[in-house]
Amino acid sequence: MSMQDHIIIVNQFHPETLERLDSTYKTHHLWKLRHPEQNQLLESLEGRCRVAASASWICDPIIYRLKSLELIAAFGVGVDGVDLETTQNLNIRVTNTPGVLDDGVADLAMALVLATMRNIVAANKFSRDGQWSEGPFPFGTSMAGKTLGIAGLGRIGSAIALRAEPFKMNIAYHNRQPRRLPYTFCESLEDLAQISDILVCVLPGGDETDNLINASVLKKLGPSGILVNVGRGNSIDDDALIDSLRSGSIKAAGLDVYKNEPQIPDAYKTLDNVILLPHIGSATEETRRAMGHLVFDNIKAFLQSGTLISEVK
Ligand code: NAP
Ligand code: 8YV
Repeated sequence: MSMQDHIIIVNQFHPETLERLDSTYKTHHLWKLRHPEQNQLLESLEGRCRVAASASWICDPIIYRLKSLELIAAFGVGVDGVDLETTQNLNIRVTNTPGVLDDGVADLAMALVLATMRNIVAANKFSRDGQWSEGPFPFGTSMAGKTLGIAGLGRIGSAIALRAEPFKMNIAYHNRQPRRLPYTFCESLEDLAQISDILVCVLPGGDETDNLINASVLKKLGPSGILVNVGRGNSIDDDALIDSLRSGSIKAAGLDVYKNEPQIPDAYKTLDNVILLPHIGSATEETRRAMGHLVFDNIKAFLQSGTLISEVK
């Protein structure tokens, strides 16, 4: 590593990490430039810059023009923003930040499970609006004995399951492959929805998961069913979910992620039985700092010895 190592910062992600990169390397902030200047910068760095750092959920494809690029260090675990086919063809290695955000995202998933089952957001409004003096707040649903279905039981899904166990919930899941875990495996999302009281979706983004949570899955979840999504917005068929929430064919939903963030379909905002969060699963000081450390450490290891700590394979 030398002070002369050049790093391209593709976009804005975590200010503290960007400051650390700025003070350690010769950084070039691509996102601050207009298109013609971006091309000029990339041309000027050709042969001199091997590393780019980017948010994982979005990455400007202009970066692939830099022929000397060898590493994209992504901030985030879901690398749906990086074109992995292109990086593979161009021999660009990619790292992400797995593991360090599992607890933070799992905490938020449980917050959405609790908030939807006990109707916490409406109860808060009910108290503030003085409605209590007119009668009691409607009953919620107990966690104990209910089945929590997890669509995408990987690192984050496992952390959610561990949290659901002490709530005395039964745990079921659907992945493409079953895992050696003491939870009920379902061959399909329909089967999982059928046996779930609450379906928590932690699926990654990408074409393979597009609209997997569709009308047929929601119908199986049924009128007392609850859907929580902390994975990626593309996995939900929004029209089907809005219809199901509006008609009462499912009870409620809690969403942290959406197809075209930061846009949220207006129809959701007209419904009282959906909680809408602004993609805050990993948004704690501690988690974001740990993600930033992993980005930094991957870059450092690569520049010092050509090794990587968390390469996307
Ligand atoms: P992971 O360990 O790779 O887990 C993903 C799981 O999904 C795996 O168990 C995988 O099992 C399953 N899966 C993948 N494709 C599937 C498909 N087509 N059908 C059914 N199951 C499928 O990933 P993770 O670290 O838990 O992260 C999961 C996702 O959470 C990320 O990709 C990201 O999009 C999202 N995320 C959101 C936030 C937030 O702030 N809300 C924060 C971090 C991450 P199989 O391979 O056996 O199918
Ligand atoms: C984002 C995420 O990085 O890791 C992921 O895949 O979705 C999040 O942790 C975070 O939301 C930054 O905006």
